[in-house]
Formats: sequence, C-alpha cells, structure tokens
Amino acid sequence: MKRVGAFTVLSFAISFLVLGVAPAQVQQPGSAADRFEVSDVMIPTRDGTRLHTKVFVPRLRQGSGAAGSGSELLPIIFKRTPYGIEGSAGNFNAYFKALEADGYIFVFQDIRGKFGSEGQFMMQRPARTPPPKGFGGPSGAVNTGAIDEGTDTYDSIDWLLKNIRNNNGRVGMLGVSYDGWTTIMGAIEPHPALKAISPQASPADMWMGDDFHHNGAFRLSYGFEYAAMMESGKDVQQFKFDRYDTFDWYLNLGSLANVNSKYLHGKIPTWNDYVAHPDYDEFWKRQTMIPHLTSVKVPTLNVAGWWDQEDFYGPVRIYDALERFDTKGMNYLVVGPWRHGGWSGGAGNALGAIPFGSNTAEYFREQVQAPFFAYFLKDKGTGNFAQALTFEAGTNEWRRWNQWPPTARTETRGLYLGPGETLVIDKPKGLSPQGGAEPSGSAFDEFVSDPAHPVPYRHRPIQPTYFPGGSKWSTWLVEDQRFVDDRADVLSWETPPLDADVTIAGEVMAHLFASTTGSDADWIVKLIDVYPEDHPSNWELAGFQLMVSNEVFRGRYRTSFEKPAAIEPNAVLEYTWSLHTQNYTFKKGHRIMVQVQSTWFPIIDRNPQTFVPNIFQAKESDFKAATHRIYRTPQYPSRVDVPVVRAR
Ligand code: PG9
Repeated sequence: MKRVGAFTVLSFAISFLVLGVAPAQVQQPGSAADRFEVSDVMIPTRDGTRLHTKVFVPRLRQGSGAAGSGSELLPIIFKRTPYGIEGSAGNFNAYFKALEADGYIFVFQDIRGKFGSEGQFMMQRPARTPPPKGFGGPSGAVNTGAIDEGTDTYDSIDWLLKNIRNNNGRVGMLGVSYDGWTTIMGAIEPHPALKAISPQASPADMWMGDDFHHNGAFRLSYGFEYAAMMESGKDVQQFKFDRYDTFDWYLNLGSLANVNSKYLHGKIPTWNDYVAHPDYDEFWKRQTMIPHLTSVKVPTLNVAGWWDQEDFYGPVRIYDALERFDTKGMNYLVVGPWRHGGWSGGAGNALGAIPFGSNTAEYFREQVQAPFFAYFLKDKGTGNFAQALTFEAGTNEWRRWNQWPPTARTETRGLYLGPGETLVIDKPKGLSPQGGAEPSGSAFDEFVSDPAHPVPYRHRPIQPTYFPGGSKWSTWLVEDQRFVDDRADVLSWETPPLDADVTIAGEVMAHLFASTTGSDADWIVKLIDVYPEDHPSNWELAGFQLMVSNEVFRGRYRTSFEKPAAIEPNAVLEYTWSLHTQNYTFKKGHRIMVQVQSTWFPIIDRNPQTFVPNIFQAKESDFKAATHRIYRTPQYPSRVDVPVVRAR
C-alpha cells in the first residue's frame, strides 16, 4: 500500500473525484481566509471523542449585500465527510458558490476516525438501534454502542449553536455520496435545529444497489479499491497496482480468495465483511437506513444523477422510502443528467460525448439547491418546489412531476426480443405469454459465457478507479457500447428507426427467460439508445450506442436474496429485476436496442458459473464456461418493460 502525498493534497484530489470540482472553478475573489473568519476546533461528543471541525464565518463584505460577522444572524450549512477537510479552500468551489452569495456560516467536519478526528472509523456505521434478533457476525459491524453518525451530528450541532456567534439557530446539511449518507443519517433522530437537508447520491443499501453490490453481484473493482482506500489508514490511500490497465490485474488475481492471501492479509475490515457476508444477511440489513425512515422529520431535497456510476439506487430508494410518510409535502427529488456528484461542480452541459443543451449543474446549484436552503433556513423565496424535477435527456428539458414515478401518466409497453436480432415494441400479434404459435426462426439466441474471457465493462485500459493520473471511471456509463457489440458473448436486439419520439418516465424492468448449462449465472441487461448513422451536427455521435438503463442480476438469488440456490442446468427460468427509473426520450429516427451479456468485468466479479456456497471462496476449478440461452417464445417472452409517457 502506498501513501500518496500529504493528506491535504490527496483530500483535495478526492473532493475533485467525488464532487467533480476542478480548481479552475473556484471563482470567488480572494482566498477563503480573506472572505471568512476561519476557526479550527475539536468538537466533543457524548462519549468524549472529539471531532475535527472547521468553521467559516463570512466577513462583512462592503456593498455585497451578503451578511457576515457582526451583522445579520446566519444559518449554518454543515457537511460531514470521511475524505478530509484540511484542504478547506477546496471546500469553497462551485458547489457552494450560490450558497456563499446568499450568506451562510459553513462548517466542515471529519467524521469519527478519519483524518483529524478521534475515534474509530467504521464503514457506514449502522444506526444506533437494538440489532434485530439473530444479528451478529465476526466483523464487529454490530453497533450496540451509544453513538452513531446521528449522535455525532446531534452533538456537533448542539455545540455549534452554543459556540458559533451570529448563527440564527437553523442548520442545513448537504453532501454527495458518503457525505450525503452522513446527511441522511443525521436526520433519523435530528437535532431540533436541523431544518433542511439535501442527501445527494447517498447510498441506501450496499448489497442491493449501491457501491458494493448490485442485486448481490459483487462490484469487485470498486469494492476492493474503495475498502483499501478507506481502511489502510486514517487518511485515504490508493491501492498500489503494478499496472495501468487493471482489467489484467483483476483477471490474473483469479479467485477472490486470493485477495486476502496475497494482498490485504485480513487487515481491511470491509473486505473481510464482504467475504463473511456474501448474501443479504443481517449484516447488510442492519446497515441500510431504510427501515429507520418512518417519517419526514426534516425537509429533504434528494438528488441523483441518471448516469451515476456509484450510487443511483440509493437516492431514489431514500426518496421512495420517505415519500410513504410525507404527509406535509417536504420530500423532494431532483434527478439530472449527471455522473456521480456531477451537479456539484462544472457546468453540466455534457457528459462524455453526450451534450445536454444547457448548463444543468449550474441550474441545479443556483435554481434548485440555493433556493431550497434559502427557503427553509432564511425564510426567503416562494417554496414552490417541484415534487420531482427530472432532466429528460433526448428532448433535453427539465420536467416537473407531482409524483415519481409518474405512473398515472405512463403506460407499460414491452420491448420484446424477436428473431433476427429484432426488438419489437409491444407484444407481436399472435404472441401471447400464455402460449401460442412459435415465432418463426429459432426460439432462442445463445452465447458462450467464459469467465476466463469476460466482457470489459468499459473501454480498456481500465485505469484504477480514482487514479490520480486520470480515470475514465466517472463517465463509463455513457461510453459508446459499440465496443462490445460485435462480441459473440454480447447479444443485441434493436428496433427499426423510430417514426416518432418515445419518452419514458418511471421504472424500467427486465424480464429474461434464460437457461445456462452451468449451475449459476449473471445476467446483465442494457437498454440502449442507438443514434442515427447520419448525424452531421456531431459525427462523434453517429451510430452511438448510449446506455439509458442497465443492471445486473446474479442468478443464484432468483428465489431468495438471503438463501442463494443453484440454478438447474438447462432449465428455462424467468429472471425479473429493475433497471431503475429513467426519464428519457428516444428521438424519432433513433433505434432502441437491448443488449444481454453475462460478464461486466472487473466492475462485477466473475460468477464461477458453478454454484458454490460463497463465491469469495471459490476455487479456480469452479470457474467454467457455460452456454447461455435467451428465449423469445410465446411461453418465454423475454422483454424489457418501459413506462411510456402518454401524449403530453
Ligand atoms: N460512492 C462513495 C461511497 C459512499 C459511501 C460508502 C462507500 C462509498 C463516495 O463517493 O463517497
């Protein structure tokens, strides 16, 4: 493990990676020290542990209208992070620009056990409630103690209100990803002064859909690199790969059993937890905050990005969970055309090669985030916020909805896999799921899935996730899928060019009828917008295959996430799973494509394709090639269901 530079430099690098904030975007005149009175404090919490915190009180700015020390009382904007607060100048970037102009006291805190704070870091420390019956495990992740992120937040807010002069008694919290997670955890049993929160790209359930697993399929490269980064010291440290293209490194690794024996030597608790808890057991159920979200105690602005490569499941799941209890209309959702944290810096006018026609990230910061906090913390503005605000790529318009997903405004249409690589919108005539005539041509398409030759999830070379020299990690979800289209182990079906726009809004569902000659298998379904070949306004997009929705399902969990079971070889089985929500317009002249494959490496670990009780302990000999068939018959109508918006 290599220590990378001084932690201030690295923490700045991390805030760049997580928040996407480049130094060039620091636009406020003068340094933070010129504009703020800065104090560095250790805030005591109830168990005596002290948390390193920086407080920025604005200096009075002549003629600026912004309040500051000595004048108007100001609310506090509070962010809690595991990534280090020392590079504080980096904290005042585009993300905070509109807020700074409105006038707030800003407070940044190292969470327990990280950087300058005392105590022990625990990855996603569960909420401090009695563990469910039967909970336990060798990892030490049980939180039977007196503290959690909620109590640390509560104690810190209490201290700030008493010790920071000129505060108006109201606090708002926000943050992206881990910092978004600390935000929502701080609102489970909130301090009464916490009056507004914006959890942004917060994970909700690390086994179901966020950073570490999706539907039980392990996110190998992210899970490995992140755990090593966070738990090799109090700071953050990149794992030292011996090569630039980690595809080879992970392939040469072989079975995941080699991770501890060759590299981590049992020293990284989160890796040990992955190994000890391969299934959806009490460990993961206890970690998710979803069961704790039983009322909306604080106005909440949930924020997500359609192409978030880390946590898209989480923010939408948190919004849904809170929405069930939102009797006062205080729970909002915003989803834009962004990568992980893409709204927190930059203009947001494009992602990878895909242009969006306006500065969506600036719009969010200035027209959504700042007014939200101004309303609840400063009594400014109308409070006329959309229940759900989504950016509809394709038409490139923001849409306001009074419900998300807007099921009242959509109808479910099936995109059926047909013969000859065709994709047919709605059920073809004469075909019914109950049975009927065999469609012409063969009744299935097949491919050989070989764990020794997995499909790369993005263009190689696959740089380390947070490679300081630059990594394409953050935009992989918008990479042109043509790079795998001609592989024999990636199957594609597509419609003819559309004769009218097709807009979807809501949840996309995969229904696959599939068999394997093995006894375990992964299924990956991708819904793709295929641009026309003729695209003179931007030739880079001619024929481009843009992933609109996607997800993996690990076959062993077909009947239970808690108890994996072997797949009966050659049996045709139905797999149904969500490809998440989307709001997108497939434009007239474009085609809709569905791709199916069984490997996505190394973001997803290789399924041995032979059922073993714990894939983290598979033997090399368990990894076997298998033939996979995708059926498309009346009895087995494989399809993707999409929520098509009725005429506006
Ligand atoms: N996606 C990162 C993360 C959050 C929470 C737990 C683990 C990883 C992040 O960007 O902070």
